[in-house]
Amino acid sequence: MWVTAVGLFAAGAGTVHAADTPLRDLAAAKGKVIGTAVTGTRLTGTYGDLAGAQFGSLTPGNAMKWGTVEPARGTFDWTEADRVVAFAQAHGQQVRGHTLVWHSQNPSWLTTGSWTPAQLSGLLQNHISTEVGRYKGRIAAWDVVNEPFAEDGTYRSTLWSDALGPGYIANALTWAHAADPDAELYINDYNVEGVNAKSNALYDLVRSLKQQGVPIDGVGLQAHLVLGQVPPTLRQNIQRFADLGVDVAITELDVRMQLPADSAKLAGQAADFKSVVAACAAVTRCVGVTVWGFTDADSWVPDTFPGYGAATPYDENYRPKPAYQGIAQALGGDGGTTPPPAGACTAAYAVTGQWSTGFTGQVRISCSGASLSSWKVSWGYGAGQQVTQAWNAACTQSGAAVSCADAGYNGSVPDGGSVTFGFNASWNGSNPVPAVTLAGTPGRPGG
Ligand code: 9MR
Repeated sequence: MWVTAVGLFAAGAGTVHAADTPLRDLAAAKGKVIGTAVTGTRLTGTYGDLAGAQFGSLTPGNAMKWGTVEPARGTFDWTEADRVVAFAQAHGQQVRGHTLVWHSQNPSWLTTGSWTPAQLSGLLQNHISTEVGRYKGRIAAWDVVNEPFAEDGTYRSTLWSDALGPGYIANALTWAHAADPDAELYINDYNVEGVNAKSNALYDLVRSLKQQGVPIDGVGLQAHLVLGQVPPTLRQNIQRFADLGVDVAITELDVRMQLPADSAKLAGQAADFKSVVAACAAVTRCVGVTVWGFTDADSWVPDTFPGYGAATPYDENYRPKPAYQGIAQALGGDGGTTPPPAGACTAAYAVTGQWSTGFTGQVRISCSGASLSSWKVSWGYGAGQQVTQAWNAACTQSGAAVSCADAGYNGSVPDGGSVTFGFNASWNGSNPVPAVTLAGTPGRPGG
């Protein structure tokens, strides 16, 4: 007997056809901008093609930070920043400048130097004038001040606030405005997406800056989110900032999940991306959404949160994930048709031998156009079957639920290859073939 049931590994199962409307056009039709953070050195090949075709705005992920542009005092390196700006101009895209005043990624000459408050203030003014001036007329919006608040809504203790007090924020905005009067000037922070102590503090600051006539044009809600945790008050929060008379942008959206990804998690992630984009689309003064990297091959998440990842709308092989469709749907598109997949891994369950009380089964995991670095196959038995022994996999059974993970030495399934494992089980009465589910970690491109 050789009967199979096929489980589809859903990561990367979506395909986008040439006829699908790019996200940037869907967004434009709604008066919004969809953007992505990019790494300037990668803007060629498929990465460049997608960044240019799908997005209407680029944010340099690191290239405009002080530590990058002035690694030694008075020595500047604009190479990557210039490249992002030139790419954006060539592709009719906006640029969000990121970021001028932050506590992180500053040059060591700055952070290890000992400065009087007046000297520090002078250095900051000079930095802002130099960088904003260099790109004058070419930057739509600047994240002037990044992450000024602590979680409890007090000012974060930083190089800037410790030496200069919170007044550095108004000064930075004023200096940036002087250097490029047409750029929209933002304060940007994380964990301020919902109504909470931190967003209340940001709200009070923006209201007070507006009252004082300080040039503040917008608020950036970063939105580094965890799967299933879109704050229910997101839209209300966007609206209250808009009601202060400033623009709002979602500036760094990603939705991380515990690895391995599976089809249920990816579907949940699609719903999360959709609800964030829809919340922005629903508020007139929400100008748009930027994702913090569009591909899982270029995301900060796995390095910072070990065991977490898959946080962006495209997989590591640049195939759109369900999250891509979630974004498209929130912008009024359909995100293209789903399977048949361009490349996928599948698991096939087979009964290879059977006797009066027991049987032998085999599961084959095959990949075509994709690869895996680890895998887990699960299924539910419908007729009381019980696994008694397994080889080439670590199997556990709890009630009807069976879960078999790779044995370590056989976690990797190459593109065009397959891996099998086997087991013995008992049966009684009938032995129907179950539906199997395959989960796994995608392998490296070409792996
Ligand atoms: O994406 C950036 C990553 O490559 C850097 O290693 C990291 C260093 O802190 O900064 C990342 O971007 C951050 C952004 O500038 C501000 N908000 C949080 C982002 C993720 O850390």
